[in-house]
Amino acid sequence: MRIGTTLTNYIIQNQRHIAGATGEFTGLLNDLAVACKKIADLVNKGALVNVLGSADSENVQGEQQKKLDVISNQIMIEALRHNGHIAALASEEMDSVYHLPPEAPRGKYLLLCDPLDGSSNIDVNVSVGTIFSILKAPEDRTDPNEADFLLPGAEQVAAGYCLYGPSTMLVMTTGNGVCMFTLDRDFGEFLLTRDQVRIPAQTGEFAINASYRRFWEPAVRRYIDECMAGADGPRGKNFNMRWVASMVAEVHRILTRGGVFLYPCDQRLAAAGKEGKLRLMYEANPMAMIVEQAGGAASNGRQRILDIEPREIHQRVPVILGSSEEVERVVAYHTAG
Ligand code: P6P
Repeated sequence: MRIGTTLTNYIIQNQRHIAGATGEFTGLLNDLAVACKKIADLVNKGALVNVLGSADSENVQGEQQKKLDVISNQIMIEALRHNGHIAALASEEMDSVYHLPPEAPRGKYLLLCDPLDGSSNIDVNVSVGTIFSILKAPEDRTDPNEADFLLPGAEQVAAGYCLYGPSTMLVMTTGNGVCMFTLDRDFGEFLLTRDQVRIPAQTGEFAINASYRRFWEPAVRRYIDECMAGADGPRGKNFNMRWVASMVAEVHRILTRGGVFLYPCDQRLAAAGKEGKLRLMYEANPMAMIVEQAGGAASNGRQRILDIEPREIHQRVPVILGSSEEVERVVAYHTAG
């Protein structure tokens, strides 16, 4: 009777590819898998366990928090703080770095997360997800501070997400390709269902919130207008459009069949003093690592996402990611001015 490859088995088998990995890394991935299974359970039950609707609070971004945003954040903390695999935690839902209780053992990793991305979809039963990024903690500090987290995305040890959709899927990379695991609810294990995922270099599908067209920079307007012009336009082919308003779902679709995702900066965001909508440290960086590891590309329009030197933990960036030839075209339009 074949069981399949569990997430834990996969990590142990591939540990040699993970720089400086010991059992601690396997333990951290296991903690994350436990947190994601718990979040998946609550997302799946929804109204039955009274977790829908707003939490009547705002996050550091000044955005309305959903009950499940707050609960998912608490689950991440609970799953990680006692096991000695991390030294500190940063989350979209917390203003500052979460320091472990004094008695908790310290691990050698820093964890950053968006505990429930796309949560505006939760009340309308559309897919949402958890995004995580793993960095090495500084050797000499018991309680890392915000500055210790401010490493470029290229220094991530691992990155991943859990998509709460028709299937619950955990997708991750440790720098040696991208693998996908599907949750078997019958015995509570994530089982390997795809390995060495590759994104096609070309695509006929773009994802953008087209309602903001009037605010876009000329480069983005040119790119999207050419896609919309279809076979009679300069691209000489027809395009399809998708917008789920859940980055995890968009990235998963792109990993599965190609595509390009754009959340550019625009006049609306610039007027509010924001460089973009999406956050660099726990949305753009982990997704950029995953996309690049699958042969795609990820840029802010002018610079590789993974090369951006962070200034602060909740920093925002424009994001263009997916099929490499399309990302390269959008970047070329930005640099052409
Ligand atoms: P809009 C979800 O809030 C999110 O951060 C991403 O997951 C998603 O791609 C984007 O914002 C949706 O933004 O402006 O279309 O609601």
